[in-house]
Amino acid sequence: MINHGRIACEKLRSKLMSAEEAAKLITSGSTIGMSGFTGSGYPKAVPMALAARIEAEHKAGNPFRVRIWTGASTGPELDGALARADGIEFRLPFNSDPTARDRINRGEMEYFDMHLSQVAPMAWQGFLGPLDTAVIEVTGIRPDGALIPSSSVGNNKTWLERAQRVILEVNSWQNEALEGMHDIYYGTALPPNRIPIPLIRPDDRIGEPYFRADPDKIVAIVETFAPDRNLPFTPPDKAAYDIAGHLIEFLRHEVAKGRLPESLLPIQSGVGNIPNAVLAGLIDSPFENMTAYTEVIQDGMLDLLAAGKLRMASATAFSLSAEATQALNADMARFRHKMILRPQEISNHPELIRRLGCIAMNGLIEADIYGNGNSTHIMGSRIQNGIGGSGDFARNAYVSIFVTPSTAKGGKISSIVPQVSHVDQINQDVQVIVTEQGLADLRGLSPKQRAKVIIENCAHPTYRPALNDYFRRAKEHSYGQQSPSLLNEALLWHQRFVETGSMLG
Ligand code: 0RQ
Repeated sequence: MINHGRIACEKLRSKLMSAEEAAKLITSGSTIGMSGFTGSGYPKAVPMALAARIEAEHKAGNPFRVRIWTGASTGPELDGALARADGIEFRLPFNSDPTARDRINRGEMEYFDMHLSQVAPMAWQGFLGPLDTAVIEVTGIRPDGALIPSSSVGNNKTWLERAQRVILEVNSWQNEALEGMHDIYYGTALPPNRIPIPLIRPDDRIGEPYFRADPDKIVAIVETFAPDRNLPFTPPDKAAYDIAGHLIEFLRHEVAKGRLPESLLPIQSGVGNIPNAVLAGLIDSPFENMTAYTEVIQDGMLDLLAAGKLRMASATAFSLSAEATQALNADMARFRHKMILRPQEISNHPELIRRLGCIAMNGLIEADIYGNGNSTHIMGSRIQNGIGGSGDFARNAYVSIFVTPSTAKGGKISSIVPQVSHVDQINQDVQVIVTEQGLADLRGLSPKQRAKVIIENCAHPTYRPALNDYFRRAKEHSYGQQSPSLLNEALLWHQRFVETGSMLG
């Protein structure tokens, strides 16, 4: 039920209106900076009202589309509703909504998939164009007009500062105990005025718990009571647990060798069932007092916090299953002192990731025998989600680990291929690859040395002979011997899949 007491600033109460009235303030062709990161803290009522308005305009024969910037993925009420209404002309920086994905892959929507740490700085640099309206979900408004952030921070600070006008959704479904959990840093600048970011431990607080907002820019406030809705959650399968087992064994080995401390280094973990299995595996590991410096807090991290294995987690958002979302919301007071949510330019900042020495664990669609990775494109041309924060972490981590099952689509696709069909994780950023078959530690290895380890340790046995055969013939016939390849054959496996539905032919 809506709690009208969440708006404690008397002056701003006069801006209260319905979502439909607020949506009328948005014009066709405008650029909107929305809150939201991996299904958390996105506005729910105004985007739905805007989608309804767009549908009505389209029915009346009037063109109406908008440009949407966010933190990362949002929820069905935002990307889903607007994509269904064919209301999105341009989208950045990350999407996992299936309807929006289909439109992008059909060429009906422009999509700029980019490193998440770079969104705010690029908006400040100005070449993304002007930002007309910010639509931001908050938990409440304080008497002095400061905004209490919601379950994600994302790019909200930047949207609030850059937008010409601001629409707020005050969502009283979000737990009031979120107040005080956030750390909003106001010290960023453009070159040549940048100064070092004063964060040297994951639990350092360097900012303020609230967003500042110019009250004159706030044109509408909409009250809501609506849960965060994440995409359905697939529980980890056997392959995910096998991958987790190899990875935890590797971490133990690194500790034994003295290359990692016993509490490890701050963990970053992507989203999905494999990272959740890894986090679940860490509960039974010998590591204590761990920390996380990451972009999302997922189910597995909450379990680690509850078990006392993880001392604290710094992120920019929650990315939880429906059950964990409800559970956390009901028990926020228990967790709030162990979590800090920051702007994504800080949670994913290359300077900080390198300084802290994060252990990065992210997903791949496919890797090639030389360790180049593809996290974004199916068969080289269809976007799956986007690079998200994986590149921010992979490039700057202390150790950069990538995980993928060795096959996809019931074995018809090998995730280890002669050459990736699209590269977004270059081999220099890919230090360890783990599949359910095993782990390849590529640190210090040349391309040919890498190929041997990747084929031997990571490829599925069904595809191993063909990979060895390709590698042998490449060494015989390649133009050069640094990364031997057969140019007319390197992508044949993908072509075969496109033509026959299987890489096996
Ligand atoms: O497609 O649903 O049509 O069957 O790709 O694959 O196995 O469900 O894997 O959910 O772990 O996602 C890399 C996409 C893995 C993810 C990626 C098909 C497969 C399925 C999804 P279907 P799974 P996951 C934190 C960090 C980049 C962003 C990131 C990702 C679909 O990890 O988006 O890490 N990473 N951000 O069938 C063809 C292959 C395939 C394949 C899988 N080799 N060839 N199709 N698929 N492998 C979060 C943020 O930054 C916000």
